[in-house]
Amino acid sequence: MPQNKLIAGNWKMNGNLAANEALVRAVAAGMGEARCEVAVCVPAPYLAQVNALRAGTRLELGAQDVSQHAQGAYTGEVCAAMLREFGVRYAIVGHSERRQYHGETDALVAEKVKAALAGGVTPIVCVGETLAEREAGQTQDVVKRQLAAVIHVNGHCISEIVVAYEPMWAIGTGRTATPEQAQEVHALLRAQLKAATGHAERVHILYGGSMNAGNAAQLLAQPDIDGGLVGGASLKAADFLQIIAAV
Ligand code: G2H
Repeated sequence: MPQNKLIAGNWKMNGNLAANEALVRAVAAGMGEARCEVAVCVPAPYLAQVNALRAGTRLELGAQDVSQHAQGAYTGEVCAAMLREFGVRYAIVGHSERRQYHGETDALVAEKVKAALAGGVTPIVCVGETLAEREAGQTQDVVKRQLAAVIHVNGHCISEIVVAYEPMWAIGTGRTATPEQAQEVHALLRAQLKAATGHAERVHILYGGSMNAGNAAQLLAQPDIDGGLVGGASLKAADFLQIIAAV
């Protein structure tokens, strides 16, 4: 497992200038001597604002998506080089909401991972099964397929990516995977990374899906859970800080 855990907030499509400022100031002030790395992945229009607000703090900045293209006539897209200009270190790629609502496929996710790495942005690659897939006993096959698609990205060492296991049935539902359920999948992903690359111990494997102040400590105590990708609970400074303190 990596030396430090990573707690990344995923604001999704939430926020406004005033609320962002209050939230970032409170998180930056409250994280103090956090024992982990902390990042917030914010909507694209607010990257510049949050980048300025985090100046002089240990808070890292992330985006919620990145284009598979490097530049050019792709209306509405944002490329990795643009993200870098605003201090972005991470980009979430292949979140289930993008797979579900925007038709993102394993192949497109792999292209985005490649473009992010080429542009100096670390992709946080999301994998996870639906409830129907879990109930049909297909969890392992689904996450292995999703991870396999991004493992062999030409020319880059896979240890440069972050993986997030987000069971879709736990996202925003208040229904969290048990620590044992999550650990089982994380161990599987670690083994797959190790078999394919030999670098598995350096890769952060985050858990995401209704992580909150009440369940974070138990999840983060699992040997293969290297941090969290936190949605709803990252929008309230007190909750997010409690998760950071649970590391
Ligand atoms: C899963 C997670 C953050 P939430 O999507 O990526 O959101 O914590 O609200 O379930």
